[in-house]
Amino acid sequence: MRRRQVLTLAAVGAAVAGCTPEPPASAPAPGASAAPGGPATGLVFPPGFAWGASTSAYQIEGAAAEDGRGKSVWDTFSHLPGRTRGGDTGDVAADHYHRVYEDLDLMKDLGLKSYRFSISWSRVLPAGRGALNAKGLDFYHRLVDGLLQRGITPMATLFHWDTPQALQDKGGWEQRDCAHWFADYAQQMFYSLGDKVPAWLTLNEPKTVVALGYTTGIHAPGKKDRRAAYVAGHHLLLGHGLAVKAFRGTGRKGTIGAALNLSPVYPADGSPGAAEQARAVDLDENRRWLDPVLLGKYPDGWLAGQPADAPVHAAVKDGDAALIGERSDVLAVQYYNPMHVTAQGGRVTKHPTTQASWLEVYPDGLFDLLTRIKRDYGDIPLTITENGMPTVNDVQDDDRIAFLRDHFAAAHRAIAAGVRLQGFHVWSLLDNFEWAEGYSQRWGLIRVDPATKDRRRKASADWYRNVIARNALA
Ligand code: GCO
Repeated sequence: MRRRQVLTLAAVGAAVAGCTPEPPASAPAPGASAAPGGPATGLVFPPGFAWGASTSAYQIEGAAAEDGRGKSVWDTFSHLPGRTRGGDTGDVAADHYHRVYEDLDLMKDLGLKSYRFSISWSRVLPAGRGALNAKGLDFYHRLVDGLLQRGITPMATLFHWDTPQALQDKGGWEQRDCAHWFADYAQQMFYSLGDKVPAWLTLNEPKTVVALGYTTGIHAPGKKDRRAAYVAGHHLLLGHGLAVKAFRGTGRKGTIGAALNLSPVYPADGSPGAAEQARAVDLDENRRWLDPVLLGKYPDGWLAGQPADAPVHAAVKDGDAALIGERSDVLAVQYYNPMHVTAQGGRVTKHPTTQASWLEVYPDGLFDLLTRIKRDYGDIPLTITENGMPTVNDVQDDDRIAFLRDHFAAAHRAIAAGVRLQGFHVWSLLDNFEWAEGYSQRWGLIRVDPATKDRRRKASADWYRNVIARNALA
């Protein structure tokens, strides 16, 4: 099943029962635990492994109209009737803007080594470009300083889907200019925060923006136009390349790369037809993003495979591919689900799913994905910037613990197989605004009370703290 393809169809509170897959042979028995700081036995990770957690600005910050923040496409979209479950919006979200110090202390208590957050473009540049909003920027200074004081490495994403509405009004990512507006904003952030943020990510999941923001329209900006979607996709990639180039231009130290959601694609059966369809789906799901970013070219046949009159042909100018392929330091991998493709090009689900019905639980898929990237794209350092699951269980989220354990074990096997995996960021630190699903899906290690916004550590947070302290799975 394609990621979030069925978002709007998924039943609220769908059963999670049976979502725990068979643990791989090397995984520990359920319930195994160890005292923090005890000797590292079991699956030991490399020294300095960056255990982390991820969030994004619109999903947690709230304070949507405070301190001069401008609107983003998600403010507009979530306020349109019927676009999010229950009419939920990110107006308050997890109220992180006001509770930043409490959240920093929770991160410290978890023992996080790395925290991946995103900068709200319209908080720092209310009109998307022009003068910086000092109060908005101050928030990120407070956050980054607080992380550094607690020994946590900040990893900042520049674009997690919240295009400033003022730029959307000028055509947004369908305009080539948007790639340049993005790079200008990125450059301002490198100059403003780059002396203390060592790890930068350009785009989060451009594939999802194309698929859900521009093709099915179930995410902001709510377009249903595949032709426009592919143009926007190209401009997003161009924005990535221009931002990487701008980063080099500032002379800042540190690393930069894109965060791509990737899915290993398998034939659903042994037929030649299924194998052929799986290759086609892999081209669209994975290679269409990996090749430009890491090899500086669209995959052979991908552009040619678009209809002759598709506007993406005109959007791709000479020299763009090389710009997009501007050398990245790292690839940030987001893994949730595999895909199984039939000879007819359909999808079948072969493993248990979660409350998010698109999230088919298959930890071995992470191993296959990581080793495939190394095999096909070389030895670029990798970090996992998203993996996790929603559950209807409240603080006793044993299903999440089993899920994370199995995925950590798969990551460990990939490292043992020679993959340069440097970190693993769990999605998510906090329960938050899950886009079109509103607050109906709870992905956090930390519970956020829907009414009071009070925080409470879930069982998974306590379990994760042990893993981090031991740098090992028991
Ligand atoms: C994404 C985003 C996150 C989601 C998470 C769970 O990948 O969609 O980066 O914002 O909330 O993936 O769906």
